[in-house]
Amino acid sequence: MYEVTAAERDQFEKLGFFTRPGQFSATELEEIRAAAESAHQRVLEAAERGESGEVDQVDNQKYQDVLGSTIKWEWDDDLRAVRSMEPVFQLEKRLGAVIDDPRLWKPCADIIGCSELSLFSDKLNVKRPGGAPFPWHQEGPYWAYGAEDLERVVTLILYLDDATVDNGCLWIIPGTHRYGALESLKDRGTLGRLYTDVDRLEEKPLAMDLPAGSVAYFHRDIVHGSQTNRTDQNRRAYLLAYQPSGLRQWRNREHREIRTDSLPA
Ligand SMILES: O=C(O)CCC(=O)C(=O)O
Repeated sequence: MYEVTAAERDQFEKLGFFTRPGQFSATELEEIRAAAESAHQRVLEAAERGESGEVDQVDNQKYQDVLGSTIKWEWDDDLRAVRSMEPVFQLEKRLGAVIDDPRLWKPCADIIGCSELSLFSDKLNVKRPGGAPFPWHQEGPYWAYGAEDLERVVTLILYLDDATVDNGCLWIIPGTHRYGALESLKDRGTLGRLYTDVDRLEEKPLAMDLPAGSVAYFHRDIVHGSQTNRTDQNRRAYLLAYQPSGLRQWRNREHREIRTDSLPA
């Protein structure tokens, strides 16, 4: 069940991604969004009480460790909101169940060619109204600083809200995974080294504007990014990356095996 089809595999190889709309029901999405909001609230309260690490400022981005999660704050100080949290499943049981959901891990297992998996990363992107853009980048060069088997990491985005061009859906540049690590931006501070210089690319960007509950599976080297949320609604997404069994997570170096016995017969 949930196997990758020949057409999906072909598209993944040629273009670096494939999508599956409507994978999660409205009820499931309500539960997952509630878990995401609860994790967000716990993080805010812990930070308010000072139960957090030092703020690490890199260029205009602020990072802080709170409750075992690396928090990236929105860079606008008036918007006291979390932009992303990674890892986050340790804060909410329901998020752990999402990680073990075969609708998410099985297609990745097929692409990797490995039946037993472990978690590489889980990240909640909480894009509030006004939430900031994410410049063009590839995950591969960034993850290279910690992955134990980078070649066999497959990633996905699960939209928790409808994602549109206006609310800052993910954009990808199809086919760019074939180039491996591309040139990064020059003279753009420390983080510029993680952002891709797209000026010389001929491929055209494609908006991943999909309804809530849809999943886009993509290659670690595909160039992707997103724009500001220009609406008054949230655009939340859960990003997961899987790797073969027995390897450590990216951020905290801990093991989290995937419960592959959850696959229905
Ligand atoms: O969720 C987004 O807007 C961008 C996500 C992304 O590219 C990332 O977190 O690596």
